[in-house]
Amino acid sequence: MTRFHWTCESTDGAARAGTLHTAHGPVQTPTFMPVGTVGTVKAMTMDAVRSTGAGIVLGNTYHLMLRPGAERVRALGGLHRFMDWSGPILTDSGGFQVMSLGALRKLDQDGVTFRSHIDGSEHRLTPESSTDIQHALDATITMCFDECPALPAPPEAIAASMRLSMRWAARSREAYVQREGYGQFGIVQGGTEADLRAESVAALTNIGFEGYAIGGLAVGEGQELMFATLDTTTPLMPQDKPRYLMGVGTPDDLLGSVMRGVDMFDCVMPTRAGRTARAYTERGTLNLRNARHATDSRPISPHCDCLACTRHSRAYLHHLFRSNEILGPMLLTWHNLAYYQRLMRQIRQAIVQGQLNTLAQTLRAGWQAEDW
Ligand code: PRF
Ligand code: ZN
Repeated sequence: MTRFHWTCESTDGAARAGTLHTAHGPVQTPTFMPVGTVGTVKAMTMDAVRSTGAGIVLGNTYHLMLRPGAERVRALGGLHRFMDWSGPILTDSGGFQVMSLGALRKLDQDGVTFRSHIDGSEHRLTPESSTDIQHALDATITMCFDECPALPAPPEAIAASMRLSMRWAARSREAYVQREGYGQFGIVQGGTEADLRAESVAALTNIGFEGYAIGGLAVGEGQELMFATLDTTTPLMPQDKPRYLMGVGTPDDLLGSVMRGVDMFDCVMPTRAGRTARAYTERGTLNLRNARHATDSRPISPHCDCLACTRHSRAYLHHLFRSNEILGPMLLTWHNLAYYQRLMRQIRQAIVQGQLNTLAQTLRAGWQAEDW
């Protein structure tokens, strides 16, 4: 069996290229994790997700506990078997989703009581129950139960929320059952305050986790403040453990965050954008509903090996979206995930070759440039 650990192969500035070793196979980092909230990467088969080069996917405690229920997933052989993904799965702990879904909720020192967005029924999550549910799902990587405050907020409120999350992290660790090849990540909170982030890193490293996430960012503070927060936070984090920036981001966010020492990301952007006709490319984004694509026989991107780009024209995708055909979201989600995975491979290769600054200049110039 494989021990859960991360090995660093190369660095370039603060950026790291490495491999995450898990019970469900290795993952090369930096890595982007497609979001499979309810046990499906929306509009994709798992073979299609694999074909883009994805090595690890994300699932959500909140959604899966409500439907179909964690015990049912356990009885059916765990989330890997249930959704046909044999690679590693990371599950988010639920607190963030309870908050961001705006579900009627009541937070106390022990946990959160909330109403289901599906049928209004009352449920409760605590550090212990969230950890138990993630065990039942058979998550390769279990996340601590935390609170993510909306920004901006007064420093006292950010501090109190971060300290609550740190007490919950200790309880999440207590409830966690160690298994060979599995891991649990702590989540650094503290808003954009450097001293609070430092206190949070110290509290988590004192408990000790297999990896460390950075939460509480990309919640409206803007890229400049997010990067400034990473600049002061990642240098304090353990060198020999994976670092995961939660819920980020655009291609430019990923590049800038890797350059500040982040190894793992997840975001709904490529999948959600794909369902709303937006394509990510080396030359920025395109909206396939736009009339200018109606007679365009070219692929979305000449550099993409996805099914949409190798077999179909922009005009066909335009037609599918205008006709509200289900194949439109399928093909464009595929394309966007292929773009994100290709971007991460390029970034990783540049780190290994010591060429990340050069690649960054090329990528940024491309994102600014006119469409082909
Ligand atoms: N905590 C958890 N999940 C998250 C976040 C967080 O702070 C974020 C913030 N961008 C996204 N997903 N548990
Ligand atoms: Zn493509």
